[in-house]
Amino acid sequence: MEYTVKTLLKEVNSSYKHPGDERIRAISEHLIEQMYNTIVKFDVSHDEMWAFLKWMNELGKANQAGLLAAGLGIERLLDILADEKEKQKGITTGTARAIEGPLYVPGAPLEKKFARIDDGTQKGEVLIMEGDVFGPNGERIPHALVEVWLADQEGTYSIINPAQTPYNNRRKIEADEKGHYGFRTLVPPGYSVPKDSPTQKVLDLLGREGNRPAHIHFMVSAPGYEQLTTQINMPGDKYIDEDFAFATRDPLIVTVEKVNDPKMLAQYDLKEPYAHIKFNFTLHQG
Ligand code: MBD
Ligand code: FE
Repeated sequence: MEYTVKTLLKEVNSSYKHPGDERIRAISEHLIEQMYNTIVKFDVSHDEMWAFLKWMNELGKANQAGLLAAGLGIERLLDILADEKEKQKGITTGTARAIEGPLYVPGAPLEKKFARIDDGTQKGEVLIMEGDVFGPNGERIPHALVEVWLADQEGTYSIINPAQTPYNNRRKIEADEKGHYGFRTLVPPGYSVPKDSPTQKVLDLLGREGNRPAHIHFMVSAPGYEQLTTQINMPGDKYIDEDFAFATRDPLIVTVEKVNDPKMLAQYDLKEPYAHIKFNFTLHQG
């Protein structure tokens, strides 16, 4: 048994006819070995293997490979490793990174300085978020690009959910000459993995839940600086310490201020109190 598995592994991991890609080969060889070991260790049956393969195809058809990766902590792992590399280079300042998640799409409309980014079709608590973009030496970064994306009041994202208007709650905001950016939307709820989905199926089998606390995603960039991918978390969410994607980070839990000063309301043409978040981003040198 031991001998035949080893022989098969050797054969598979040396069945090369063309140069291929060295790194992919090395990773693939390692993965195949670990898969074989797992199958042997758990005496996996033919039926179990076919159930798994069918589920993999469902996962792909549902476009949920990225969702599963987040749920298995793989995106968080890459962030931990990136943090570690920075620490070794002596970089310990700057805004904490957080996972991109599977729901980013490129191509969001570009706006200058301040934009309303929800499409106005839903009711909810208005949120004004603003702040400044800085470099590592405290310098303001004029015209830094702040790309933002977040869920609507139902907890879904535009494009991914084609029922929403395209690019609802997705924008590139070019900061002004002082690095100031701002936007208006609605305070987002959390996110839950879709019921009856392949990802939820595996979470059920693990006895896990698929909830993310309320959050807003950002990619912040400027020439000469390293792009920052991060999120902010709304404080007090009941899932803040039970994020399905393991991505809550203390420095990214913001303070939300309730504004009901009539002068401030008038400035945004609002009649109801709104939520306000001030959050600055600090980038590393590129
Ligand atoms: C999300 O909104 C998200 O940010 C992640 C990481 C996974 C699923 C939904
Ligand atoms: Fe998200």
